[in-house]
Amino acid sequence: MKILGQKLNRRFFLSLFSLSSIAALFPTKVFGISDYRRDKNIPKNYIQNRDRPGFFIRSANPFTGVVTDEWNLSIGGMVENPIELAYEDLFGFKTISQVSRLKCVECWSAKAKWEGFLFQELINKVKPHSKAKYVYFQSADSYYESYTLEELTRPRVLMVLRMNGQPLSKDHGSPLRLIAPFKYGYKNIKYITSIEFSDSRKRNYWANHGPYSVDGTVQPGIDHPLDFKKKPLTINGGEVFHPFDKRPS
Ligand SMILES: Nc1nc2c(c(=O)[nH]1)N[C@H]1C(S)=C(S)[C@@H](COP(=O)(O)O)O[C@H]1N2
Ligand SMILES: [Mo]
Repeated sequence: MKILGQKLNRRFFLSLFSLSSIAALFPTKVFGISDYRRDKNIPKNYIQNRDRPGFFIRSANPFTGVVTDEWNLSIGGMVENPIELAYEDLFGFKTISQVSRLKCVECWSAKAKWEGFLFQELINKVKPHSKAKYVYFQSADSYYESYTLEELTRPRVLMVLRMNGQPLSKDHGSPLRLIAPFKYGYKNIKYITSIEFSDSRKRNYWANHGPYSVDGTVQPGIDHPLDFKKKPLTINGGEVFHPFDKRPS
């Protein structure tokens, strides 16, 4: 999509919302997505791309977090035994912990100690059909992700309940998120509410809304990865050049 002579990408799109004067020129819907800044029901302290020392927070859409009493997780699709889990059920799994780094395509990364259970625990409960090769996650904030089943059984992939010794905060995906250190941050889905096994691959949020791939595997030395103008952008002197970055005048 071309707008103002430039190809629309996520960074440009997000910057529209941060420039209130420009955004005010647009109607309540921008590119088919409603402009949440005009929505009086959204509290001022909505969760949106907050930079905090230590670990940034990224949310594609404003979201105040899950109310745990109202939360549940449905796991189904091509499985023998579909289930629904309530918040308390999350604590029935054997937990393990790891320290791993989350790397966002927006050129920051941070590490944390994560505690949670293996995806294999869910596989054991629902028993996917042999044809179910893909897994589709949906979230309380209308975000979604797509993995191959094989990726989810790799070492250091964790269904996370705790971060740095505390229950996951509302910002970081309470009550349940996925951590897959070999995938870019956007694949590490927060606030999971639904897991669906299937024989066909679905797309993910940022493949539909930006230039990022469904696969999202971290590529050494490459930021703003994969398919932007079909060419990955390489890291040059610790930073990446990006056509939308402002240059000193
Ligand atoms: N449900 C949901 N999960 C999400 C996102 C989101 O907007 N919604 N943002 C993703 C992106 S782009 C990144 S970089 C990481 C950031 O995780 P953090 O907010 O805990 O730092 O969460 C990912 N998971
Ligand atoms: Mo991200």
